[in-house]
Amino acid sequence: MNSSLIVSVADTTSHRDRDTLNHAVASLLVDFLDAESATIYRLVDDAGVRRLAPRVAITRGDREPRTQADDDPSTFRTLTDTPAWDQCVRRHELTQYTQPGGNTCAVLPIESERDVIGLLVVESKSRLQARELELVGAILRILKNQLALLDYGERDTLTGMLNRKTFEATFEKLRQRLRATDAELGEAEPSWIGLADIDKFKSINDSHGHLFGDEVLLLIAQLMTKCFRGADQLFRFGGEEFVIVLDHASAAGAQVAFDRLRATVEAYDFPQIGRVTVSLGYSRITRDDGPTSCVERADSALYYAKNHGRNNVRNFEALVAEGELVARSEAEDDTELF
Ligand code: GH3
Ligand code: MG
Ligand code: MG
Repeated sequence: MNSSLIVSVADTTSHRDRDTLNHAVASLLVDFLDAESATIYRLVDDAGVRRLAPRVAITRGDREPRTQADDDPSTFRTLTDTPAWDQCVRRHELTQYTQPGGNTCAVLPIESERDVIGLLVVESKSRLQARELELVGAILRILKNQLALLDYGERDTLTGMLNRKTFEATFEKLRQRLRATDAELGEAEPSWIGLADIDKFKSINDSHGHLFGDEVLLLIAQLMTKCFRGADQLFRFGGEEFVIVLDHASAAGAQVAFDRLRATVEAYDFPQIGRVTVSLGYSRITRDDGPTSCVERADSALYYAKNHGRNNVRNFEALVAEGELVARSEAEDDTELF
């Protein structure tokens, strides 16, 4: 048994962050398979199209890890561009093929408890043999278990969406990015926070029971994933409330995106229940925002939407401009919510 391999494997389990975990796994594979490169992709659902977001690429001899930024997902290759990769995801199994240059490409699914969430692509001079494949399989199982542990703390168990606790950390990253980005671009394509709440959800529970209520929550979570782009972040905030963080959207674009969710839910035929609607309030995220103050602005727009017919999308800043709501002063803001 190769003891340095055991040491490297043990090291991968010390990471509490997806990027460093992915680095450790990709580097280990390049070393022990003597591969040309190892790349890890994350599968993202970009408004119904499955795309591959490159997370980490390690090339032999190049020890400098490269983590990819969360760029615009519409620029990522789609899964169906490469039929062998698509097959790997659909069948949850390894595919190996020879590339035009003569190198072999081994493509393996990275799985979560629920689904294939990414791909590992190993390029090497020759086909991986049974023993090597066994090693890669075992390392991917370790990766899967480590990712499940990270998920356990970050995700909601019913819907698989990010949870409220994760929102705060995510928000801090977003704020740093907003501060770092070019001021003009920020003006043209700001970020937005939306708060969606199911209308009259209590009556769904009361008339059909909690199990049906939970099914509605699950279906709405799935509709949300289809409605938004891969770079947008979706959280379940508790009960029947969801938070959406939209990245780089114009004011008109944000209204279209949020209203698309409203219309999609309205049009969906929920089994046994029929029609369900949501109301949504949203607000622009500013550079100096705190997580509490922007959620509160979205919440007052949501409250307004609830009081004006439900099945309704309202923007906080527009309501302030119309004199319907009053903006709070900065001094009142940001007593921490968590
Ligand atoms: P509104 O249109 O004003 O939002 O009305 P509503 O009935 O949706 O609002 P309210 O806040 O009065 O009720 C929310 C209900 O959501 C209360 C509770 O029964 C239900 N609920 C909260 N969490 C869960 C959950 O995890 N599963 C189920 N099935 N129901 C939940
Ligand atoms: Mg509610
Ligand atoms: Mg509600």
